[in-house]
Amino acid sequence: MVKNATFVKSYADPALVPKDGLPQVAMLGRSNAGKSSLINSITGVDGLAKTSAAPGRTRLINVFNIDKQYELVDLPGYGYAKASKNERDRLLDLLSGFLSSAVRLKLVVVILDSRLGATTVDNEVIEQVQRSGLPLLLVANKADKPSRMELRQIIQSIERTYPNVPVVAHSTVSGDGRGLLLDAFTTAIRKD
Ligand SMILES: Nc1nc2c(ncn2[C@@H]2O[C@H](COP(=O)(O)OP(=O)(O)O)[C@@H](O)[C@H]2O)c(=O)[nH]1
Ligand SMILES: [Mg+2]
Repeated sequence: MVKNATFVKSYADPALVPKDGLPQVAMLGRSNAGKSSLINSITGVDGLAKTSAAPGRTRLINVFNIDKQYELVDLPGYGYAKASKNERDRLLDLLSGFLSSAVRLKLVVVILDSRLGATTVDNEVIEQVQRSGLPLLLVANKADKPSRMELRQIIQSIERTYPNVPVVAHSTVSGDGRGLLLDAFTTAIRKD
């Protein structure tokens, strides 16, 4: 259980995120995959991270403090179909800039839509994270959407593609996976 989650600050540029401070867990995912909802779900604070039914809204890096123990970093969603090529390039640069410069990062969480699994752009981002050498966790989000059978198949296919990466199913609707994710975060931030 999270006791106290607060908004810290927004940054337009990863270079402006301070180098010293608490350990960080970063959330990445396609626009609309449910990053912000997941932050609200696991912290138990409705409206902490702004959610939107319209994809492609968040352009900033939003940082949240969790029990004064660590920070959750909500990164802009990638793969937004209506974004111009320029915007998309800027975003991928921002993500790689963040991954290579965030010295406090202990875990990168890539949030997938469990109806789609890992899409082409997800795979590009996941490979980028793997090249960075940072610990990675995959979330099959919106787990309430597919049938149990479909969910199992999607998770198996993600696990086949990324055999050494943990996959956690999560739903904001049912709360499934919340505890597992929080445990994974607290374990990750304790590692040097
Ligand atoms: N059914 C269902 N809908 C979800 C879930 N998580 C997010 N959503 C919905 O997906 C949309 C996008 O969510 P949001 O958190 O803003 O996505 P973000 O762009 O990745 O931050 C919103 O309409 C949410 O209500 C989930 O676990 N189950
Ligand atoms: Mg968001």
